[in-house]
Amino acid sequence: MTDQKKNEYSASNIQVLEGLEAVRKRPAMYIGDIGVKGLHHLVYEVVDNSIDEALAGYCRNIQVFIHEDNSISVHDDGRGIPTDMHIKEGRSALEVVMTVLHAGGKFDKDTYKVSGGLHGVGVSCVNALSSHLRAEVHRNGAIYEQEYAIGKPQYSVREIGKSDRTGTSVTFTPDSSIFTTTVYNYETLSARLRELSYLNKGISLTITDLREKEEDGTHPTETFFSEGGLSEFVLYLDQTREQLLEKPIHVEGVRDNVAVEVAITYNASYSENIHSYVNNINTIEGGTHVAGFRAAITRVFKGYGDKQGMFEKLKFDVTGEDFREGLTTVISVKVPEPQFEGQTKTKLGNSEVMGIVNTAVGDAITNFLEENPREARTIIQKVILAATARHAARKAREMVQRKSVLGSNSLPGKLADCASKDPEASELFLVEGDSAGGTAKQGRDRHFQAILPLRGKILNVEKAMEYKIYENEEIRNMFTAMGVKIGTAEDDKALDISKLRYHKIVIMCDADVDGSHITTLILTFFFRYMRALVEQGYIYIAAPPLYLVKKGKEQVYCWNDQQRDIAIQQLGKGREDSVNIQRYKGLGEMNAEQLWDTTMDPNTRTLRRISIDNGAEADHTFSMLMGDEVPPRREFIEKHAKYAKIDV
Ligand code: 0RA
Repeated sequence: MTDQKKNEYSASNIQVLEGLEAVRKRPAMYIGDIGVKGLHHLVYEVVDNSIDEALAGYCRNIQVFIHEDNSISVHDDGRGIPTDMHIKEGRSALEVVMTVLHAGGKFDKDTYKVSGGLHGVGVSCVNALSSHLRAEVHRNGAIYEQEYAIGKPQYSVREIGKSDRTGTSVTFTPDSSIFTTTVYNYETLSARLRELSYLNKGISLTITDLREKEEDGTHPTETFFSEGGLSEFVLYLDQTREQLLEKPIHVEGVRDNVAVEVAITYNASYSENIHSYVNNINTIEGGTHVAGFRAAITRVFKGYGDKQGMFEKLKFDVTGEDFREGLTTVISVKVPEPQFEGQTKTKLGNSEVMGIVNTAVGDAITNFLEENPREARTIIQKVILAATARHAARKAREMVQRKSVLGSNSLPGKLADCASKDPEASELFLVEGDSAGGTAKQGRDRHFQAILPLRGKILNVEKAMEYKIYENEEIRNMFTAMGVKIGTAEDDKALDISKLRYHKIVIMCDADVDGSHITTLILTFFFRYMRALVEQGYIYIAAPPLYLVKKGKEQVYCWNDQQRDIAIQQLGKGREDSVNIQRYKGLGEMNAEQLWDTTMDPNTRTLRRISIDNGAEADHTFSMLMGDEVPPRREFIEKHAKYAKIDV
């Protein structure tokens, strides 16, 4: 780097905007929420700054440590945050970066900055929400440090030793008076680091959990490093799906300051999996980059199939979605000034990006088809199959919908509906089995709780073609009861949520292996065909108790072994044999009153709301759990076995 370029980054470049008081007063405005999401967001915020340093070309290694007390350290080997005096502010640049909102240091619009994205408010925000934070900088042959309490510096930046390297370390303790939980989830953080490694190839990201110890005394640790970037990402996502291409189609380029990277692969499944990112942020609502991608796929493949005369014999049109069946793709664009729109502000609005992605992807696929005629045929043949199946699916769907319109009562006969017609107040319980369904019907509050019993295992949609799901009675009952249609919008499986009849959809299954399996099958259906319901927080899992501990007239319900042991202590004064312990294996073992008291009464029950932390990771997990390959599934179950109790 030239001296002149170095000077451009002098401390005075750092803009000063506003204080941190506002952040502590309204934290959710800055980091989304003060729950588990916001808590993890703090880590991403700090890591993003190091990623920026890496994207600028100065940092290769980023390490994250979860300490025993749930404080977090992020180390990088970048240039180190400048520590010299900030001329306007009269204090160290490090202090300004750490204490002034929006002070990042790079305001050059020609450089991409992934920090400052969605909630990206800078590391100062993390500082404001931390009871303690320590920054350590290695720079100019020295080590500097500064500590803060709820964002306030405890002393001026000071030199504490010599160093022969450069880099920044930030260690922070989230403020427990702000966050509803301060316990970090290793899996959540590691999934995000894995994702970041694919999105930013060439950077090594390591996570170590100092709270846990393996049998050999070491701490759980993983290092993520991707050389192939998005091509490796799509292969990871498709790990358990049969590949149709020898290797993914990889698109990479920069135009008008917008960097585009796309990897595309086809697999033998029937679902479309598009994961899109803008400046490393998962744009779950899509946007112009996704629209540009889709337009390119349809345009180029359709043109190719037409030219080859492959669609001539078809009696119906081939549409956009036919070209995307079995397609797994990751689209990543880096845009200097992204405009985020949509309900969750995760939809890219910049119109110029559409054409840029359309052209880049179109050119790359055109070349691919010319150079790989054999694979081109495979894809077009799959497209024809998809179009044929879609045609069949439409017929099946129309049958179902016509039937439900013709019937005097279009709701399924098995549904015990609630009296309320207000979706916001209404709940639908999806109950495993007719007998538990009967108990739930007796136990419920019929004013606002509806019951739909499901018989046996529902269809595994991960392995079924779309038209199959319309033939499946249990699935049909679910969506007709909910009032929403699936797969009706031609190009986008958009759900009309305004028609949703219940704003709480509660899966209630037995607390055994079969129950967990059925829960997973239902979740797979929602994830693949009604994802918006999951994303918008309408899907819940009921938590029936595992034990009833009784002595005389006293009784305590318990949801885990620890609670059971405490109850035995309290009721039996330590003597287990004067106490009666009932293990509930199925919902059917409870009577209506017990089911209401423990599992359905809004005043006492626990519902677990399902959310998608990481769409790519969820995709990988569902395809692995519900797909054909056994070894990865066994590995997953073994790894998570400590969370699941084995029934005997
Ligand atoms: C401003 C200017 C320079 C580096 C950084 C910020 C920087 C920030 C962070 C945050 C985490 N890690 C970081 N590493 C670097 C450039 C300073 C120079 O000219 O050497």
